[in-house]
Amino acid sequence: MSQTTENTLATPVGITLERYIMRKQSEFAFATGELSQLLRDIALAGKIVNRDVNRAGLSRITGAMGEKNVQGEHQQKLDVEANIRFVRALTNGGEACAVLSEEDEEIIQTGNVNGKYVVAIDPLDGSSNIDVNVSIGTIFSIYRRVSRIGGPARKEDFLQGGRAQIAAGYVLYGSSTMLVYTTGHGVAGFTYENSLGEFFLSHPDIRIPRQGPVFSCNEGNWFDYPEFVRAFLTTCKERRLTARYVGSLVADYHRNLFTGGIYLYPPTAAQPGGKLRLLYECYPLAYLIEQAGGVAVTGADLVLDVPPTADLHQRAPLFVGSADLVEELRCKATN
Ligand code: P6P
Repeated sequence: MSQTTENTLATPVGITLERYIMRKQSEFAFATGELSQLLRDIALAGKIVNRDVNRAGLSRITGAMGEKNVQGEHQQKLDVEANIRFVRALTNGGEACAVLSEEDEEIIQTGNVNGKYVVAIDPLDGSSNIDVNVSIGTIFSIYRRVSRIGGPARKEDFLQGGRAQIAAGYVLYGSSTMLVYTTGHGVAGFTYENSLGEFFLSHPDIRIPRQGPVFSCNEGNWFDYPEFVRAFLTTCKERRLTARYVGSLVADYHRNLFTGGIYLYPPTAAQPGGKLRLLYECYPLAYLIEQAGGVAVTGADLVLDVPPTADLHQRAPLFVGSADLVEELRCKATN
């Protein structure tokens, strides 16, 4: 039978995440498989959260818990549910000795004292959009621990700085569910095939255009924005760029990654230090965008060069996306 006939009769399903991870692992001489297992654990939790998000309206897990998280924000039921899923998957997977989550004030010891990695995570970002069926996402950041293997993880494991990350990515629960991540060798995207319960490689080498037609911010905060931000946005409008703002970071970020553009969350009166968290939102998305050829700054400084404080839930302004657009804003922040 010819290859054409064979492919026509049985279209290849493509490369699964599992197979991709194994192939990439073989490219790293000293890879011992723990990071591969960690990525599998994250993908498993992403599949479970995907199922729960997709049926939220039917399973009475929409709406608020009636409690606030460490950020003082109203926890949605799915925030709590997603947090449980990821912490459980990382605990059972055995490779992560601790997890830092937006939903918990302190680091979570998994009991895997011989685990070599720690994971900082926003289990479900944009969860206020769940009840109105808008795309939401999980954001994760992975470090090798610096604390002694065999003992408990320490706060310092999470305070190594953005450039110490060894992997980062997100799961987007959107019109399709995608896992997008980097281990420092470019950015790959995987699309979830529900009928097979697998992520398949759909975007082997994602690169963000240097320029782009989109700016994404909540202009309701216009009068709070620093002057350099207003000056930049004015030039965007003068050039007739398109305003696109979902109000869900992962959705806006992912769209701009493909179309080109810039996402802005500047300081505001309510959040003078910025709204987004450095360790499990800004750092991982900055690492990933740099791997895709883009740039992420807090204003004048590159996000990955901003040193962490002792505050695990430290916030920072975020301007991220196409290199030319972000550098244009950065120049205005610097002058
Ligand atoms: P605002 C969601 O709460 C989030 O953290 C991001 O996902 C989103 O981009 C931003 O905040 C929206 O904030 O103040 O514009 O509603």
